[in-house]
Amino acid sequence: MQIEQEIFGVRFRNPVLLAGGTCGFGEELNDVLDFDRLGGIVTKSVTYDPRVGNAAPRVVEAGNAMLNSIGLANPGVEVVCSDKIPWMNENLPSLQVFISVAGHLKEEYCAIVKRLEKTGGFLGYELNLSCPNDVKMEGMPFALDPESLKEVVSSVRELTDRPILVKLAPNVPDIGLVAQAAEVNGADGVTLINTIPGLAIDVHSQKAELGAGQGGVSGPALRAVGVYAVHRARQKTRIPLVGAGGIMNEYDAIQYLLAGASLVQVGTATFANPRAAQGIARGIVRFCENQKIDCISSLIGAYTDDVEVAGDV
Ligand code: RRO
Repeated sequence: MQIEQEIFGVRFRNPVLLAGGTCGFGEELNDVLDFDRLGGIVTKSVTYDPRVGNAAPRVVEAGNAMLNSIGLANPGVEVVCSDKIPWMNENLPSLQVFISVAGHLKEEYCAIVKRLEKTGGFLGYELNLSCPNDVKMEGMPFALDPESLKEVVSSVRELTDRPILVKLAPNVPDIGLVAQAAEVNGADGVTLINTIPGLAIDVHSQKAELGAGQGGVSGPALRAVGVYAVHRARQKTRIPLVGAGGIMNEYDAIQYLLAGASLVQVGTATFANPRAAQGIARGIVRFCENQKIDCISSLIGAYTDDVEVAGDV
């Protein structure tokens, strides 16, 4: 069974990556997870200056979902270049690494990418244009407005030849059009989806359960939203898609592949089981063998929307 793929000019051992913001830079998971069984990793989003993040609690359960408001806690680009990237190169040498980049302004994205270009030692970028928890962001996340997205993506495009993924938000009228805007402005791939804004209220204190108030909803409750987003983006774009949102097992991952994703990211599942991602990679192989599927590429985009719309005569 052929589970390897060549995408962005490099080999991915399998389609399973750890999602941005759920694995730091890999250090905390290295003792429990076998990184050699994954296709890649997306780091915690990196800002220009260090950020301490939002008030605790930063993560709570919310029914069939997780709600987070970490607030972009990260050590800043200098430390990422001096400590985190060298650590990943030494300890995770076989992994495809995307550095997630976030900021308040187009200029911050550019400054971070310029600094990272001087260091190198990773495959590409995931531009996080969709964080729902950035309290200092005066407007709205770039991914909610194709015009703002265009400015960031096209500016970063001029600074690097590395692959650029753009991570989108689900809470837009038509995510296909936002994905299209990413492609037209130079993205090499699109990651769908980030968390969706949510709120959990403690009925006794009548206060928000999260220290920051609202947060981002992830986990099983988000899966159908993500699978649809990939399907819709597939209709509107030709570049590789990366599916994320509520992938807890191999069947969830395969839904994303069928909808048109070439790669998938596992995030919330890692909080419940730090080895979830490697189990999902193994489960995809098992599924394909049982179904007599020789090559993963025959799954990708195999779902086609051929249902008739009720009421049309
Ligand atoms: O740090 C966060 O609170 C956070 C980020 Br950057 C993001 O992109 N998505 C999310 O749910 N939380």
